[in-house]
Amino acid sequence: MSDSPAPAKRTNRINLEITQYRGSKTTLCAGCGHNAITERIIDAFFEMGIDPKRVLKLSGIGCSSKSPAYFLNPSHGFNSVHGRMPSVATGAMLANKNMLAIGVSGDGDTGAIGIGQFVHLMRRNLPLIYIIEDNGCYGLTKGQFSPTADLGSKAKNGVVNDLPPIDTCALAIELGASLVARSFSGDKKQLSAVLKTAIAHRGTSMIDVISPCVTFNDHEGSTKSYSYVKDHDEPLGEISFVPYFEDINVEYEPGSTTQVKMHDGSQLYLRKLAEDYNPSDKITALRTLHESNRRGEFATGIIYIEPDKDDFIETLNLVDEPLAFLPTERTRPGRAVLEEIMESLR
Ligand SMILES: Cc1ncc(C[n+]2csc(CCOP(=O)(O)OP(=O)(O)O)c2C)c(N)n1
Ligand code: SF4
Ligand SMILES: [Mg+2]
Repeated sequence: MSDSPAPAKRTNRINLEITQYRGSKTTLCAGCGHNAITERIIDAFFEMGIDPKRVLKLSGIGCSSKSPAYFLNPSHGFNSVHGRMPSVATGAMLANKNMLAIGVSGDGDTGAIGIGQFVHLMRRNLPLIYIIEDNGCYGLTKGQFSPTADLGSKAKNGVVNDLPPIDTCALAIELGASLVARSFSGDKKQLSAVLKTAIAHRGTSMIDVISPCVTFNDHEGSTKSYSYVKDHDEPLGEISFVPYFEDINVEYEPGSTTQVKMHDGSQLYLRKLAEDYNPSDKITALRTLHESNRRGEFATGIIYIEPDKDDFIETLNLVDEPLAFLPTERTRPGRAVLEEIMESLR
């Protein structure tokens, strides 16, 4: 038997071990892209040193929407009705703006039954990390095409999709989300940087993560299979995220890298591959999406960012204390106040 002491467990800046960021054991299929996203979420919250008790996990219905059960067990959670996560998130954040909310949805949950709620969420810029685990199908109900399935993509049974897709990133940019990104569940480095940026951001972070369904949509002819996405992933550049509590100097050549200061003081460095890419310009962002789409590629990375945009809480000009903690006297006007109002209307 060795006498050497057991290695010290790694802790983060708030002295928590990674086990505090894990969830229940996954019940999803082995190899499902959604599981890889869960792993990146666990790592990102651990490395950013976020207190799990401050986190609110939300979802709709689908294999993807089951994911919050598999990360951050000590956090608060609400598994809502199919496509209705945005309204639950809005109510929760208005009640307690001190929470850090992360919602996990699917391409069906968002693009089909939930599209009405999604568009209004995006135009409000609610502080929320909104992840679409995008596999181009309804995994939970056995693989029917979803609204993000590409035109001409083939289902497992040979049926060809004859409708054009909804590009959730283009929609989110158009409507007002202040951080819009696309990534791939198989790109560990990029997805980690995107998630940390979203944690540091104030406002809606809409992240569409292409996440292959190995059971129903990973065959030849599918445009959301691992091999197809790997071959058609077109990163917009390299992302380096430096959290505010780390003092790291990132070397970059002026002119080739865009530096973005996040709300919490963290720094984001985007080293461009495309010469004229400017992630703070909506027109450039939308044009980039359309052009890569036309080439049959997926542009990935931080597609659009507006770090200083007012979020929904600021727009509503709420009082400083979270509404959930206000005493009754401040939330219900007394009889005298109501009588005064009635009198003024006579
Ligand atoms: C109101 C309602 N309509 C339909 C369903 C059936 N249903 C469950 S999950 C789902 C789609 C899931 O697809 P997606 O959001 O893409 O998640 P995935 O399973 O692919 O991760 C549907 C249509 C339901 N549960 N509730
Ligand atoms: S059916 Fe598809 S989306 Fe659902 S868990 Fe299995 S691989 Fe993942
Ligand atoms: Mg899906």
